[in-house]
Amino acid sequence: MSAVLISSDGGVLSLTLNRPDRLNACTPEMLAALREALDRAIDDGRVRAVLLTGAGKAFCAGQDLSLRRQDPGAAPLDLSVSLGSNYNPLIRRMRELPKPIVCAVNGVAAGAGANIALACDLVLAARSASFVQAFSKIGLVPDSGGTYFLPRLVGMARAMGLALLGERLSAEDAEHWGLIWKAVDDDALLIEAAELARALASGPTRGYGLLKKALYASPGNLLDAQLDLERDLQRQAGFTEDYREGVAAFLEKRAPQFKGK
Ligand code: T3D
Repeated sequence: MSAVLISSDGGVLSLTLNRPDRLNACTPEMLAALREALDRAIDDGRVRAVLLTGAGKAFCAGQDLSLRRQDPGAAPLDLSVSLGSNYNPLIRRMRELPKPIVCAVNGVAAGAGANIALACDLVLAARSASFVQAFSKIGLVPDSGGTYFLPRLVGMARAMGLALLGERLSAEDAEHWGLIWKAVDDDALLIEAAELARALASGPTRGYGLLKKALYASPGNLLDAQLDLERDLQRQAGFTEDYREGVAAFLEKRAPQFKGK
């Protein structure tokens, strides 16, 4: 069985974490499959949005800890190798993908699983789902971008509470705290997430890619630099066929037919 199920329909690339008997805990194979699918999506004009979810009752329990058992007396593990070659490249690819990624968090998202969800552009979660920064419970530091995303999304006080205590945060609190876009009823999750992904897949793909760039650069920029960046990105957006079509459709009072070009 493949650790990630991959399918494509209507411009949406669907990626489903597929180790349901292990709460979709991450293995190097799973992380590589995600990275490779995203790599292929960059230049594939048929893919205009990505939908990420998990099979079974969990979204993802983070690193598969059964691969981290250490015999007494054995040399300690160097986790920088795993982060450097497996997790960090995945998070970078997700943030740099010039197409929107929708995440449907179908159940618990823990450890790196929580932060992989937060690296997506629009996060929907089932009301029964939860987010757990489980790292401190096993003596680790939040990774996969957790220490970057959390303070930016919910502020330092809440980020610190989540990281230190490692408690479950419900999907509804995650929405109220601004950690995610929306909590939805369990049976509506996949329907709403797929509708959202399909709508994005028929949008101005290049404009979306540029706006991702602008927003994700923002926390590291002063206003001056951000204004310059907006100017440069708007230049590129203004050259797209979709911009031409968007303005024409507006003036002709009709729905735009974006081609992602
Ligand atoms: O190592 C590196 O490369 C560095 C990078 C690290 C990144 C990380 O993600 S570190 C953090 C790793 N993840 C965790 O610490 C989470 C561990 N799991 C939990 O805290 C809980 O299981 C959950 C909060 C996710 C869910 O709780 P609950 O009560 O719904 O389920 P459960 O009963 O705890 O788990 C169900 C089964 O899944 C259970 O197995 P069993 O008893 O039925 O055979 C449990 O052991 C297994 N499981 C859950 N999480 C993992 C796991 N097995 C392996 N790895 C897991 N991460």
